[in-house]
Amino acid sequence: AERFNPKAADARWQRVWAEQGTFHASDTSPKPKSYVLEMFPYPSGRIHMGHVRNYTMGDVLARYRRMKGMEVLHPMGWDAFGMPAENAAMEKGVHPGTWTRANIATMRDQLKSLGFALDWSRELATCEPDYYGQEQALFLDLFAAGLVYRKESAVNWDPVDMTVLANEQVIDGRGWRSGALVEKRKLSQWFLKITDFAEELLDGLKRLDQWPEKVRLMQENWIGKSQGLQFRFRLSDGDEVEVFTTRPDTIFGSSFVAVAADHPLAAKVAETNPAAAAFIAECRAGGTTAAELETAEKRGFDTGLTAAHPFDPDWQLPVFIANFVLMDYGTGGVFGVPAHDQRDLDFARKYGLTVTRVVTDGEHSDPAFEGDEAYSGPGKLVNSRFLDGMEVEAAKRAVIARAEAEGWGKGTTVWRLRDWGVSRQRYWGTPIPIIHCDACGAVPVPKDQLPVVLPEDVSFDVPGNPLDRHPSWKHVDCPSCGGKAQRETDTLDTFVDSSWYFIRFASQPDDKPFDRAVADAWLPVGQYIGGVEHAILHLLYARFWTRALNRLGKIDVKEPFTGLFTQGMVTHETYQAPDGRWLSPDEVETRGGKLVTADGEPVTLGRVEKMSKSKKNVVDPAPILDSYGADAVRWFMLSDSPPERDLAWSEAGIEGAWRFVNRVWRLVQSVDAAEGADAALTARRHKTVAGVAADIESLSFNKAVAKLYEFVGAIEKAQPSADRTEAIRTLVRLVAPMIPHLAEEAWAALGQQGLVANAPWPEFDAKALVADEVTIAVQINGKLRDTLTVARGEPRESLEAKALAAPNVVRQLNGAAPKKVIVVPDRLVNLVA
Ligand code: ANZ
Ligand code: ZN
Repeated sequence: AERFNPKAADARWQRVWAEQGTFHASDTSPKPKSYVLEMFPYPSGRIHMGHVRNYTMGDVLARYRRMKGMEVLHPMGWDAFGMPAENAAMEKGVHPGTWTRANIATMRDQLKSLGFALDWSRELATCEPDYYGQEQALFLDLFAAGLVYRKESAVNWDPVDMTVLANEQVIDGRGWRSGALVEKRKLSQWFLKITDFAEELLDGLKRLDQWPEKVRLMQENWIGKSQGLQFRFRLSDGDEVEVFTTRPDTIFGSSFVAVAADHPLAAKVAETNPAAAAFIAECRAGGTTAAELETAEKRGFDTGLTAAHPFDPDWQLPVFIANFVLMDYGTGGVFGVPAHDQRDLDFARKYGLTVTRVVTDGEHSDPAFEGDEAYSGPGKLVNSRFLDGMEVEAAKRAVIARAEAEGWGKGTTVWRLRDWGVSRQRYWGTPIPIIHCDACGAVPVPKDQLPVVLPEDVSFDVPGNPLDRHPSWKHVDCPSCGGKAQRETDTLDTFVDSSWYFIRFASQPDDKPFDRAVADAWLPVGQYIGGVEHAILHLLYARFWTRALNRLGKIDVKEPFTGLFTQGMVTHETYQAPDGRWLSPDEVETRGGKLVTADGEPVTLGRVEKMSKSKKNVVDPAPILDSYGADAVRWFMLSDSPPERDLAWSEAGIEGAWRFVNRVWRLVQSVDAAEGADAALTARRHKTVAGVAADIESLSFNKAVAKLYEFVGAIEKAQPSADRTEAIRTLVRLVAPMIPHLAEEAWAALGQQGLVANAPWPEFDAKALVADEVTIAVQINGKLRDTLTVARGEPRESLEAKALAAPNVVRQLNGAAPKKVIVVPDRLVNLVA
């Protein structure tokens, strides 16, 4: 028999698929449409194991759905703008475009060598004008619809490099290159009004029932709808301070009022109080993101002012400037209720403020509150005048009603979601199609002048945005008055590029972003697969763009992705040398059962962790593909772990996959013209067809793999028969989505017509699924000699034949024919010798 040669097979079938356009998705096909999409890659240089796993999963589903008779759209492209290309330009002096396009070429070849069933005719790269020009057109549509605006907003400013830094370039508060302390600077920047969609983005989550619960929850928290009461406190100096609370019920438990360091009241106090000014400066240096504030020690500055309780003008509360109050949430002011809010309690204990219980925990109801753990659970109100005895929810309503009736407050909704700042002071991104004119203001570039193309002749020898210092690019005439004007030099956040690429994949005309009817025919994406790191921003932005385009009447769908799957990571063991240095897997070998370096130094085995450059535990797929071929790599990616969990890469694992591929190949080679039935194998075949289909549909690839291992094992044990041949033919179709090159090779070897990629998914007999297996005894002269596992109800002749072929029987009879054979179906076969 011939050995399976993956090198030859991979190349042969990849060429055939390309030549025949096998995976070309037809817009006009009468078949039911299915859109399978994996998050498109950033062209960072080479394909890594995470890509291989992600794209293999999508590929299995795409190939399976094709075999089930669907017209499948399974495209691929490149999320090609972004910082790393500019970093490469600064470090290696190569143009970002050159670097990016070279990476794309390498990675495209690598993806092709994995044999993915992709429609390459729809490939796109976001860094090319035919893509970003259409994005500019969409931006202008949003602009015209009032969904784009400009406002002052803080950026990270590196005072040494004199440049704006992306958040990722700020490391521990310092510029990544200069090491200088980063400052906040205000710049005029462009924003998209995603907050206009907050309510519907939140509401839409309810219907995304094929999304992981945790992703929906993360989006819900990010949007952050809070309902409560907003009202003003009157201060001792005649001023007022507005606060927002989600717990108006606790108002009689308040013991202080606090404002953010950036609050106007804080600034006013600081004018005459240097200590306050110093405290504010400290707060600013300490970082102001919600996450930073959450973990920082709660600190405050007593302004000396007091605030009158809204229900009792004689009750005066101290007013603090506090580091845990955010300026850009709610009103930037709060009242503190230490007994029922942990931050407030930490603060109160530190500054010796009153802590009054106002909600009973079921055990205590006296005002004095002990301990350092705030009670935020449900219960009845206590020590709260007219609220006493009410449950929390009723008390909230009662306070809001009183505030509104008396006119000092209002029930309101506050959102955590902020408008999306899309301006980046960088070169390698989509130019924002706006022209600034002194006379006319910000003027959109007329659509017939799109695309606004990035200039190629730029330099990266000095920090800052090369578009700003380009000698000619930004100097243009105003489209409105014809006077001298300047282009916007900010480019769009790359999240904009990935917010609509799935629409462009569906429809890619030259003269507009997409053709509505065609896009609507494909969308929404039925199954989207990607990393959980995109669970919030990318998915939220894509949902927003889709809804915005829907509101503008440009597309029918409102939600871009019906099904979402977030796959686990690929991990590997980590290794360390005695001096703590991380070692890569190929620097480590096993000698005498111990891990050592090539020089014999002992190696410590560390934890199994996500493959990363810093831990050096990265395994490059390329050489592995080279030695084992695409199918073994694909098979390994699907085996072992459930797809949502991490997969530990190991040498043993890939070798196991390689052995499996060869076992299938040997079965194919073993097919002969044998006749006869094998009811048990046939029953198992039906069961496997049904089971593997169900597993692929639920993306439980590892379970499908396990069933295929069992099926192969059963075929290997079976005697030659026509049913065995049929089982092998079926096996080839069942493994075709996973190990497609071997499957094509086998399909041809079995003399089947056409490509297995185009073959229909095998049918199964539902009746066979209930006909279970039974174990029957094989006796000689009444003595148990062997057992057989057969289909329940298997006919007498077949049982007799199998009993005679059973190894122990053959040995015992030693060539003699039995005098008599007694068969009791489903029970036993007794041979009288
Ligand atoms: C009184 C109170 C009593 C509060 C209590 C909570 C518990 P969410 O649910 O996240 O919306 N808050 C309001 N504005 C704030 C700001 N700018 N910075 C920091 N904290 C702020 O949180 C709303 C609660 O967070 C509000 O309700 C307010 O404290 C605080 F037992 O008011 B609460
Ligand atoms: Zn003008």
